[in-house]
Amino acid sequence: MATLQDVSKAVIEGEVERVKSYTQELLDAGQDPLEIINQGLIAGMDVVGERFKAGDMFVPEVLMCAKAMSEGMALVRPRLEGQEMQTHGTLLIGTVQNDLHDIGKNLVAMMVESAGFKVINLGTDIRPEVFVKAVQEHKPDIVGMSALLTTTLPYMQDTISAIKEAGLRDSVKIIVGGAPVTDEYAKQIGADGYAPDAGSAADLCKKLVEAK
Ligand code: B12
Repeated sequence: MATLQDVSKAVIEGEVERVKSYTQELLDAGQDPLEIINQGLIAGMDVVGERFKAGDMFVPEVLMCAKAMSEGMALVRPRLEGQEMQTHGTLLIGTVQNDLHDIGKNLVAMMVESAGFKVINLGTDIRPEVFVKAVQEHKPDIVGMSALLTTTLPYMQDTISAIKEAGLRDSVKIIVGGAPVTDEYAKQIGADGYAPDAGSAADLCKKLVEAK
């Protein structure tokens, strides 16, 4: 009989088929779906986040783990039957205007989602006014911006200004990241936080909502 630890271990190893079969076995045996999510799937991704942050795991492996976790989630979700899944909050994330890079941003989205947040992923080439509209519509706790080009970095500042002008700055925390972004740059443009990788981004989101 599979255990919750088996599910976490299979997530950490990026074993999609094993995650699916253990999850199904536990569901069939009547295990609480929320326990499978929190003590199996999310617990596994927490370890993945730590290892990625420490440089002990690399992007392709993390993507497999995230896929394994999502496939497990897909099996559990229909069994939640109105049980409210507790989320830490909502992250709205996008790559800034004129920038099409999304591998890192999607990794951040997956990691933050795995940490128990609702994530709204706007995609790439997101203009400041589109961020503003999305904040008005979704009322997120955190807005995340990604940029990979030195030429698109200034759009982070423009987006923060647009959020301020719309009177929404006090309602959200703003985090930034991407290869050319630094902690110093984040402070300079008035963001609330910066993280160098997806695992740290998940920790940062938790820290920011706890402080809210
Ligand atoms: C893949 C890639 C592409 C792909 C993008 C595909 C895709 N779907 O993303 C394609 C081929 C489309 C592309 C196009 C271009 N690219 Co390109 N690309 C890259 C490359 C090789 C890898 C980027 C990547 O995915 N890294 C892996 C991810 C996991 O890392 P990451 O993005 O840094 O994300 C991590 C952290 O930064 C952080 N993070 C990321 N976002 C966020 C957000 C938040 C909120 C937080 C907290 C953290 C966070 O967490 C992530 C996970 O750990 C880099 C070179 C490199 N080695 O970095 C060049 C690179 C970024 N590209 C570059 C350039 C110049 C271009 C082009 C202009 C090329 C051209 N002449 O056409 C175009 C621009 C297109 C556009 N308008 O955006 C340059 C940028 C130089 C600069 N300093 O401006 C680079 C550095 C290559 C180089 N050495 O010259 N590119």
